[in-house]
Amino acid sequence: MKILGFLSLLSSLSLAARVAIDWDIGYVMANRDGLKMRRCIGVNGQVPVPPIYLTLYDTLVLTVHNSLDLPTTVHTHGFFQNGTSYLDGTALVSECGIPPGDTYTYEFQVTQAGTYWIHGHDQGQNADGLRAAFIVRDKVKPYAYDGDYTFALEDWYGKEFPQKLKEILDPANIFPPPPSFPTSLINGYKGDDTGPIQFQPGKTYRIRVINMATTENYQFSIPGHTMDVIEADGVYSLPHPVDVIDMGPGQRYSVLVRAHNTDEFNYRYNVTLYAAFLPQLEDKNPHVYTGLVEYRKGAPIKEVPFPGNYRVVNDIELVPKDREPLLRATRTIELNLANLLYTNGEMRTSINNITYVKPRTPSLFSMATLGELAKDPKVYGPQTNAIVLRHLETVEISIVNNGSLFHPMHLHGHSFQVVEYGPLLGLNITTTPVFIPGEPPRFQQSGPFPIRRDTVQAPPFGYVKIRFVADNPGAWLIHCHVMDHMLRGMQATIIEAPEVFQHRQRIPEELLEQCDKLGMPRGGNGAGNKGYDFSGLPELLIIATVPRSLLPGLPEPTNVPPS
Ligand SMILES: *[C@@H]1O[C@H](CO)[C@@H](O)[C@H](O)[C@H]1NC(C)=O
Ligand SMILES: *[C@@H]1O[C@H](CO)[C@@H](O)[C@H](O)[C@H]1NC(C)=O
Ligand SMILES: *[C@@H]1O[C@H](CO)[C@@H](O)[C@H](O)[C@H]1NC(C)=O
Ligand SMILES: *[C@@H]1O[C@H](CO)[C@@H](O)[C@H](O)[C@H]1NC(C)=O
Ligand SMILES: *[C@@H]1O[C@H](CO)[C@@H](O)[C@H](O)[C@H]1NC(C)=O
Ligand SMILES: [Cu+2]
Repeated sequence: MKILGFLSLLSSLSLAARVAIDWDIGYVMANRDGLKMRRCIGVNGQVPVPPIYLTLYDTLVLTVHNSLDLPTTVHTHGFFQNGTSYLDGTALVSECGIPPGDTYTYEFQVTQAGTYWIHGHDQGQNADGLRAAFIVRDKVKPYAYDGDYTFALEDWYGKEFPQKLKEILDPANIFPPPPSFPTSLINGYKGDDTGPIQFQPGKTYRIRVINMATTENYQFSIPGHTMDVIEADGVYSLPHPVDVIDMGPGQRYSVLVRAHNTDEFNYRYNVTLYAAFLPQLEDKNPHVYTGLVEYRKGAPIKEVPFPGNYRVVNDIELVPKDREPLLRATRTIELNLANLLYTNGEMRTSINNITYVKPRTPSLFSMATLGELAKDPKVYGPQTNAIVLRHLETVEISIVNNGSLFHPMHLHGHSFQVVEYGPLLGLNITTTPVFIPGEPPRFQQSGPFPIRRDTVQAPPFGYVKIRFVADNPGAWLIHCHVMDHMLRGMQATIIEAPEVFQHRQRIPEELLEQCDKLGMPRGGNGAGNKGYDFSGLPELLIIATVPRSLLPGLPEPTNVPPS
């Protein structure tokens, strides 16, 4: 086994390619949903951003030029950046950001095969179009298949994201804001315009589905066909039959689908865009987009009624192909997700009663420059929500969600085992969201071989427990992937093994220069100062202890989940 692995690594290294890609990130005017011409963010003057296809062990040389009027970064979602944590592309965590007019080259070898995506990780720029599929093909396929299709799914709104966020935060507006129903883009184009996929009788297809949405969930199905899940977020699973894939923002799956043995009929695939927290409304929520599964041009379409008791993927039932056993945790950490009202009338989000606000120094740069002090979570700043992990400890994070919304929580730098879901004790769920697959959260534990993934849905009025080994020194965000939840503060920073990081990794000078150009500190504590002097950081927000209606001039919020 060992020798085989070694040999194949050698041979693949010799075949590995250097793949150079140039991205000039800039504003583009486009009508993407057929409803409205608006400003988007694209690359090389185009939307959609073209997907990236690599083969395992290739080296990506991604040169990014920033033609926006704001800093930008790109994050390769799901890649561990093991040993290169400064290439994670997360603004004010792993870099200051590429200044307007500047260029930076992200260069690294891809050592993980599977289905990923790449997106802007500063100021919600992904929501305005800076997002694309990122597929890494295997050297040797884990399962046999004859063809490979990708569905990269995006929700699209008429308004630019910064404007939307401003309106949500504006205390003069009611909270939550009135529902806005997006349209769906499929592989970058209007969902209704989606073309057919071709099936040949008797063949097997791998279909990759990526939820790149800012807010909404997606389901995917091919009525009349069974799908076997073989991948969750870059981790191969044993084949697991389902009828419907269901994904929160940030999540991915691959399924194998066996074509029928004749080309007598064509079928349809079914992409369903929905939000559990919005009212159900004909053609808006859920909104079903269909396209053709074409066995033969012109063959009649077989409309297969959807089975009443269809099986929706449930990640805790999946078993990883490598059968990595359930980890034993040596430390447990609770992350409590909630809304918080501030005395300035802003309705923010929080983890453990802290609303994340970006520090002035990227947390990784604090980690690199503070020596022994880097082990103290306080130095990263009062609203960075830092949690320091010791090298190689096995942590269990219990993500507690005492609200009515799903929160798809993404951890950078790792995949983690999904070990338990459950309802919050003492809560009788009466506010069941209107349209969710399966049941309200119930107690479920993984088997002895839990699936690993990098984005997990914390269920409403419930919790999810995840486990991983702290074997990747760096500074990694854990955050909700619903863009407005994230940017209103549902983020925390995992500071992993600072002393090991300090010994093994050196931040490239070019990244430090980004900070100089932006007038930001290249080191020191979260404010760029020594010790515990945080002068220069934005003023702390003060948590309001009275209802919003009692704050001067503010309307009563409606339907706010308990915090
Ligand atoms: C599409 O799939 C959804 C589940 O995701 C199901 O409710 C709906 O009936 C399906 N529609 C069609 C036309 O098959
Ligand atoms: C949250 O923090 C505020 C101070 O900012 C404190 O007054 C309050 O008790 C805290 N709440 C919880 C649940 O810890
Ligand atoms: C939960 O609440 C519902 C509605 O108020 C009630 O019918 C039900 O009996 C309660 N269940 C439990 C276990 O308390
Ligand atoms: C990072 O690399 C080290 C050393 O090769 C390895 O032991 C560890 O498991 C890796 N961690 C991740 C998350 O890739
Ligand atoms: C959830 O919120 C409710 C209502 O505010 C509170 O009574 C309950 O203790 C909370 N549960 C947990 C586990 O935080
Ligand atoms: Cu969320």
